[in-house]
Amino acid sequence: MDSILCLLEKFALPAGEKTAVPFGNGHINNTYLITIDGVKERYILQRINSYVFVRPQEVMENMLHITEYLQERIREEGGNPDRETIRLVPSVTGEPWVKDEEGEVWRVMLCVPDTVSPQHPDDLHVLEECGKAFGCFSRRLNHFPAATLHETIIAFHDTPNRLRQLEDAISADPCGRVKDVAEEIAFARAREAETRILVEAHAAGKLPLRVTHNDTKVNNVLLDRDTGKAVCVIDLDTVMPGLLAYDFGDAIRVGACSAEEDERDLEKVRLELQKAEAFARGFLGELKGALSEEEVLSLEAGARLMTFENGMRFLADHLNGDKYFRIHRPGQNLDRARTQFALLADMEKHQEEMRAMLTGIYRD
Ligand code: GN1
Ligand code: MG
Repeated sequence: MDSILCLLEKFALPAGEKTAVPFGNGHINNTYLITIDGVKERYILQRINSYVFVRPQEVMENMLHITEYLQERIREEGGNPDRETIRLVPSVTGEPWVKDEEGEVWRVMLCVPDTVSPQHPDDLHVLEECGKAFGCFSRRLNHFPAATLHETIIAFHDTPNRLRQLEDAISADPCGRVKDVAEEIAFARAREAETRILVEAHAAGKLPLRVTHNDTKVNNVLLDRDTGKAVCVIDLDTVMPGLLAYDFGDAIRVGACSAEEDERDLEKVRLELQKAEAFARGFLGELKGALSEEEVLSLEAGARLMTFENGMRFLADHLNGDKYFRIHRPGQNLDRARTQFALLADMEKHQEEMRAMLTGIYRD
């Protein structure tokens, strides 16, 4: 802990005794909540995972760019720019990050006061607010100069590429685990054609490239503690040009699933259409008039593909020896993969209902 306290001295934080405690449940970065004696504000300290983000400084440049742009938009809309987007605390030398002795990049952000992040919400109002938060994020970034953003993880939501990476892990089989996952491998291979739906629709000019968040778990939304209203979207590490279906889809994968991401009892894993509908109402409400019918319908494919993609990524990481996603028990990445595949199988049964629901809401 000492070294963390030394590190904090390098940020332009108020004076006072500081306390750092591990915080949140992300799978990638290391996160701490920082409190300072006699100071009302609380802070988040994060080490960017350099195995996942090979050029962490590019992550930070994107983040600066996006948050500054969002602050302008929020001001124009009469909102509160200190509350509706993340704010970075610079280093004492004015940099947006600090490097430790090992060259790892750390950053500090202000906590947005009086907010909560929903973990696994059952309340449909909460899901609708999460939908609003991500829809609003997308709307505000509609005219952002996308070409100025770094691609922080190359081919992040390129689903065919995710299948290739799974095939690479199967061929290498460094931990000898392939023999135990024949069923899961067959499940993924049977859906090879599906992996191409969105990339091909985009290549054919049917789906526009937008600036997307790309990691839209509902716990990446902050809601006002008192009113329950959406306040802001966090975790901007993967904001890059992408398809709207990625953002809608990943949120449905988490927010409209009846079970946790690593649930072992697959009987419990279902798509909850009512939750998907609540999220969609919030999301599409922010994007009225901005989408073609094709793009609205692509959101359904997005839910399936993001679920499929995460399943393949968890399975590949299980085969590779759990190098990418942090695990808290042996086999957790395999459990996560199985949950994703079970959810995908259920989503496949509800495709028509989802599509009808989406077009209905958009037309309303
Ligand atoms: C990772 O660490 P976290 O929870 O923000 C991952 C996402 C996955 C998610 C699965 C940069 O996000 O892509 O969907 O785990 N982030 C990265 O829960 O790979
Ligand atoms: Mg994330």
